[in-house]
Amino acid sequence: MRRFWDPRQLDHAPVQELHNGGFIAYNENPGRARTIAAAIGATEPRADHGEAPLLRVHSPAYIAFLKSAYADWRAAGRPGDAAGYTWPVVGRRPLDLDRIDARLGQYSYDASTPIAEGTWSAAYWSAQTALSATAAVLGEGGAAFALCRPPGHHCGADYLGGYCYLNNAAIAAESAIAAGKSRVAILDIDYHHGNGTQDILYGRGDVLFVSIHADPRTDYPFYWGHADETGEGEGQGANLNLPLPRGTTRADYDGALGEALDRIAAFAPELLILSFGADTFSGDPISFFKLETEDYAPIARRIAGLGLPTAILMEGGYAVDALGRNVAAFLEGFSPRS
Ligand code: SP5
Ligand code: ZN
Repeated sequence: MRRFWDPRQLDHAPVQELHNGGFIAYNENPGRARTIAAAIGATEPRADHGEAPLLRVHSPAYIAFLKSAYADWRAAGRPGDAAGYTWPVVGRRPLDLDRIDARLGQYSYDASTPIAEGTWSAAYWSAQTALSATAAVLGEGGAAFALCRPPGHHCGADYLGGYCYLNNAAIAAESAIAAGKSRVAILDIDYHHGNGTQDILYGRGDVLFVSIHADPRTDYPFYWGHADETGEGEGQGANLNLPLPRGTTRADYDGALGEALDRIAAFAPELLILSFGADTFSGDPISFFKLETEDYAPIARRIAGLGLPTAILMEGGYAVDALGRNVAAFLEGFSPRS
């Protein structure tokens, strides 16, 4: 399996995040990518597909905000990383305010996703990594892995959140549609619901979104991910949420996975994009499923059994000591090296 990665993704290093009312060390740290790269062996550099694929998903105003936010923050005389503290709750009035605090609120939905000096560059190369893996499987079939960092599935067309700035899965899906594919499926198996991906594609019938995640009645991102969210307009029926309770083990997970795979097979996509988070692991510090390292290979084998060209994009996973092993086990299960 080809494995794509760009070291500029390490340049994104926020210091802290707001968590349970206090500040803790940032969970989505560069060490995550280092440990994965070390565990999976050689990786190849991504190609630069430019900004056009990003702009198929994100608004120009949001992209401009992401590029300038850190400089604007510094220009306002602030130390540390840029983070919002006030939000226009309902309707998100389309004001084009100059004040950096107002812009941070307008273009985000949580307070645990700061913008640091290297954030734009890292997010840009994370998206390029996803695009490279997608181009590889569109050209050659089989599976490819994109070691994306920062992750992508929580951010929307014009908002960041959940450690995410550019929605790599949606960008990959739109690039495949632009390349002439008529049906793409996204399977999201991160512990958290992929609210940004769902939101971006909610009205689309040509991109199926299926997600297995912690029940949003108990877990972040709370306001999305419920089972009754099934899509709208042409996208009605092209969104499937399979929420599971805290404490879910492999035995419980398997039923939901079967339902997800049946729906994807019935849709008959030409490409599968897999948003893979390893925060379903029992040892994850912010998550509450009970999957073990030895569960990842059999889960991967079942997904590989769909027989689809598959771009595997890295999302979450915060038990850094075990993260490399868990990702390596998943990739080996998906596509064994002879
Ligand atoms: C990509 C990804 O996995 N993003 C996750 C973002 C989660 N951010 C907020 C998590 C809040 C967790 N609260 C846990 C309480 C533990 N006592
Ligand atoms: Zn997650």
